[in-house]
Amino acid sequence: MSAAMTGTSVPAAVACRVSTLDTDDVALSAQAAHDTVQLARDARWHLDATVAGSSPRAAVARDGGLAVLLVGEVPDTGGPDAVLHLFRDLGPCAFSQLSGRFAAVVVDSADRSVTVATDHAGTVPLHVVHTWDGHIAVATEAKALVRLRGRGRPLPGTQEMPGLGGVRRVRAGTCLSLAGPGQARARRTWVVPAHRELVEPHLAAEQVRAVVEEAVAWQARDGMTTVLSGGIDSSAVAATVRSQRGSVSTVTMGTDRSDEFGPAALVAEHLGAHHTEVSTTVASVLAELPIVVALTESADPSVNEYLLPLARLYREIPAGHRVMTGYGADIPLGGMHRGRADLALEELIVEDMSSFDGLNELSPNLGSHLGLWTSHPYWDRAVLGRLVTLAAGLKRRHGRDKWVLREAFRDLLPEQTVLRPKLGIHEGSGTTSHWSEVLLERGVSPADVTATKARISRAVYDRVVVDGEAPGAVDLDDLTSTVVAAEPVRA
Ligand code: IOT
Ligand code: MG
Repeated sequence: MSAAMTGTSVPAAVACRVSTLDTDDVALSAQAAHDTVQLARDARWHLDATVAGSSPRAAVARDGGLAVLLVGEVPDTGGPDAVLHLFRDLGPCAFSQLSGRFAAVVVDSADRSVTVATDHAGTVPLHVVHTWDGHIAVATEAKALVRLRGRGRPLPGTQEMPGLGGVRRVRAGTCLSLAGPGQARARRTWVVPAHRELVEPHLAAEQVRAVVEEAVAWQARDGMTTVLSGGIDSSAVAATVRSQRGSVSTVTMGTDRSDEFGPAALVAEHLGAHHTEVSTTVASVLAELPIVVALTESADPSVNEYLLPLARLYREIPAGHRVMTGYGADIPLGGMHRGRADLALEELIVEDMSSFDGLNELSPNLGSHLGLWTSHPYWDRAVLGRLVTLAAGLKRRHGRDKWVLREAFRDLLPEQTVLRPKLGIHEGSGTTSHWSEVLLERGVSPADVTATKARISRAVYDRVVVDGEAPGAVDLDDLTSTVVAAEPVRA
């Protein structure tokens, strides 16, 4: 039976730590046993990789002195061999040609160089420490490098992790080559396009449909679940899966405070989906905060509100499954900016596209600690490129947001779904309002709620990432009390 048929088709490596140093504090959040794989070794030099994932096989390819460790997947082969072949031909420039959802480490024993690379959007976060004496350590999770804090030198193409001096996150769309002490060269492999094209509207919709279909086709497998809100983004994904594979499994989550069961059921019925509704309490959604911050290693309070319900929902999906989301469509299409019709949509999109890097909202860690592999077709390289470069007039059109996407999928969905106004997951699950209420009940003034959420997120980050504390050890009530008590008193 093939892996796909058993449903266990998640990529072999879903987290890694690679090091020339002998340390045993691996601390990767991904589920299952850690495997140690030798990437290179001689009398003076070694690179061992510790790989975690739901498959015991690490995704490593070798050829002569070249070794590639791939965390994630690339289209067609899905494996590291394609990366190795391309790297052998093109060197680090290979990464400009590769699309996919991955972080990669390439070791060349011949010249003792290490090349690390992120995908176009950095959807699999990657961190590096290059010590002053020439040691190299790389990890998908910054917390696995905490012991090296203070020992890393500045590196091009990277950004220092807050609170973790010397531990540097590789930027999105970047390939960084490290050799001996002092030798580091960064190359950009993807940049956010700045130009816009005014395509004839129906042709634009056709093009959007075609790129989304292609992305779903390479990412979809049997044993896959689409997380469905009944909004246009996830409904278009579910409809594409259904039309390509003949069936689709969908799941929708609601809380005691709010749900989108009706709109999701409408789509599920239309598509003949195997549909599940998950009901939970909004308190259990907020309780995910320590684990969400530990997994994304980002303290952005808005992104936390989007990811809390997803993290809670992922707990209900069987390990080994792939999860496909509609996450991210709002960023290149400006879908989050409903109430800001006075501002130029184009400006808002430029702002969002210049600030996603490091938010880690697409990180696979959110699912991989449960043995899941997540994919987000709207942030596939070709889809993102097409969506970003369409003129804003194709995005907000005839008084409708995300017009071009709605138009692209209107024949596959109920009219009500095509016309449904945007409702964010943080709103549809009641997460934002519940968290706000918790703070208001503790005496936080309405004007301070957003800033207090930011301080709480940062305090959680300091404990579970910087101090390496287990997320389960964080008592969110206590932490909230401490943060609220420390707030400046207002007249
Ligand atoms: P939203 O677009 O509502 O949700 C993201 C995805 O989560 C959906 O496409 C769907 O796959 C899943 N989902 C949402 N609600 C449910 C539900 N009730 N049950 C099951 N699955 C659900 C925030 C947002 O509005 O989420 N994300 C935005 C923008 C992020 C902003 N980031 C940034 N500027 N860098 C987005 O583009 O998705
Ligand atoms: Mg959406």
